Amino acid sequence: MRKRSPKRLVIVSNRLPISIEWDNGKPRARHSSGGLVTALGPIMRQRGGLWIGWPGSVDKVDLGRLIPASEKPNYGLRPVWLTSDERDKFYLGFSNEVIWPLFHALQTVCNFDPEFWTMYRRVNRKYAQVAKRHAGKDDYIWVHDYHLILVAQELRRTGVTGPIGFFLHIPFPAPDIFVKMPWRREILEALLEYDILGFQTVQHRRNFIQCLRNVIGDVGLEGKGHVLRLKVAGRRISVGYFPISIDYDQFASEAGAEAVSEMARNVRQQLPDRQLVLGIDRLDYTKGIPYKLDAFRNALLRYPELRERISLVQVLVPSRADIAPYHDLKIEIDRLVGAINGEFTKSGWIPIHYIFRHLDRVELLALYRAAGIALVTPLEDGMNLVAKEYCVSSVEEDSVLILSEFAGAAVQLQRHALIVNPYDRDGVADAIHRAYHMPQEERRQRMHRLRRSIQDQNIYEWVDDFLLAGAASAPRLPATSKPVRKAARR
Ligand code: GDG
Repeated sequence: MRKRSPKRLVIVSNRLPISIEWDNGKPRARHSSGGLVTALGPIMRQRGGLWIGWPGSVDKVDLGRLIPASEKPNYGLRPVWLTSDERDKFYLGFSNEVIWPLFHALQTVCNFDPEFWTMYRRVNRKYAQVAKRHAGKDDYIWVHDYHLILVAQELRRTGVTGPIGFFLHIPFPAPDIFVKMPWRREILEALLEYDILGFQTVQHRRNFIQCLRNVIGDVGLEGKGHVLRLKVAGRRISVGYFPISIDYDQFASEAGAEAVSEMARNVRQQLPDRQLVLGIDRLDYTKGIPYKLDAFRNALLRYPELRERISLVQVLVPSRADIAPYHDLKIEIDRLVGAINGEFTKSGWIPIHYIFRHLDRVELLALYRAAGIALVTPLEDGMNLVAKEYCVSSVEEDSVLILSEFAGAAVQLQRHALIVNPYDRDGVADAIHRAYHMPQEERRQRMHRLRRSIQDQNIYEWVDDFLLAGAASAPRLPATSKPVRKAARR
């Protein structure tokens, strides 16, 4: 009997892993950054397939020509082109002024403009049309994240019956928050058109099921463990939690490379005789940056011996500058950094080194290596890959992770990180103090265990786990896993 070829993976996400930037009227292709691309990039490089998304420009260009041959991915790229109106109302509007704040439990930031919803539906249809055009009957379509909740529903409308999976990278909120959404029923009904829904944590899945009960009606659940079968409104789908991860081997080896080690040494030489506390955050109100700055100031007040002994290196990556709350947040952060530096700076010591730009990969890894403490304190976060990357990059296993209890990553890392409530300025200050004084042996033990835990649940396990869970609907998808040498670990 002839074997059927394995299914091809088709990823549909808001952005492609390649972005177009305009420099003096000339387009340039660069790698996109962000958690989704960090996580899915290695998967696609390893198994091939097709990636559908927006390249970030409202002017069309020939992507194929723009990407240098040496940088061409070994998987296909299919752009979805958005107009400026679509970008404004779908991407900046509904995605980032409605779903993003609401799902991060910040409903007061939401702008529930009905025009945004109309455009969200229209643009989801557009993504679905591109997917329908380019995905074969036997392909497995895997839709990602909050921008594209309606894609399966749109595909079903055009007659697509094959399996479609969805993974939500951000939190799913509790019912009392979710019900503020004027289109709550439509959103839930659209999610039920997928065959499998993946969340980052068990809490996010619990919230989703509770929202179904409150808004749609009776929910039947079968099974136990991280994937359940759910029956609601005549639909049967799988719902699971799949904490996302990173490519451990790739991060560890890149972080240990000579160029990174040298840059890390330079950073330490330029800021000698002190411990560096690192913050790397996209400019976003969910990341809790003003609270972090306030807690850092509090640490300098509560523990004066830390003055001249620690410096915070706060990297702020520009993001969504066209949305008012982001613009206001940037002004607030600038002001706070200026005020703290003005208050404490002494000859030879600046408390906060502030970088407002996108770092290249070597710079990013060098900062991970150079900093003895990371301060990752989001107010709410689906997972937070910076926390995992920091640990894996700590090849000497001598650093300390301070992590918010409201990051999805805390579920996995809580035993060996210092867990804090980002709203508790005394608690965060105490954690900074404790990290600073933590003996080498305790640092080593904690970091060793953090790294092993991330190695055990790397990104290849994550994708296999998701695809296996959807196996009933996608029986011929091959596994991705790189061999994991569990026995070799201590
Ligand atoms: C969403 C969810 C979830 C950051 N600055 C630079 C840079 N980065 C890279 C980091 C990391 C990624 O961006 C950020 O990932 P996060 O996970 O922290 O956050 P989101 O982008 O908001 O991602 C999140 C994630 O999806 C995955 O499911 O964890 O909760 O919100 O990889 O390294 N990379 C470079 N320069 C920078 O300046 N090169």
